[in-house]
Amino acid sequence: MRLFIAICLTDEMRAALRDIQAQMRAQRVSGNYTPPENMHLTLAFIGDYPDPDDVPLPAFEPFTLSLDGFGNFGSLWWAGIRPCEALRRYVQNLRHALDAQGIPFDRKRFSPHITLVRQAEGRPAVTVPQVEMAVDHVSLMRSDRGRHGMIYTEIRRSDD
Ligand code: 2AM
Repeated sequence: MRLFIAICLTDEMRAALRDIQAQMRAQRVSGNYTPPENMHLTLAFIGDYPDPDDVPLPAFEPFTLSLDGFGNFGSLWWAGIRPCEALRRYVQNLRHALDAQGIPFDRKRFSPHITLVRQAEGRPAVTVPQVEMAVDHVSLMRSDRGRHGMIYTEIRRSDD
């Protein structure tokens, strides 16, 4: 099972991200646009792992995320999150908990982003709407390749 841990986004946050995608489409940026139901903020990517019951999801004090910034890793374009100490600390705790449980994960430096378009052609310039959301749980997600793209399914929440 291909697993990752993520923050699922509110409808309001997804609407703001769709607005950015619309700006990109209006600038004729071609590519593989993330469907709104697939938008999320990944906190840890585990990858193939057989038993989701082993995966720790530490609890935390709720905090607020703000959308901020827009950029790219090569041809992948993303919306960013305003630097947030509570988020940074949570990801650090989560990584320690995964290590303590012996669960492997991608150890790249945490660079919070929400993927909007993959394999994009063009260099868009957009205005990022100001939107915030409260975060009171995180989700263990599984990723499956569907006939028409990736399918992400929530398996468990930190507040279950
Ligand atoms: P991405 O959007 O930048 O590709 C499911 O694949 C989620 O896990 C995506 O949000 C993806 O980020 C993220 N992810 C992080 N590290 C990954 C990796 N090494 N391989 C695949 N996905 C990864």
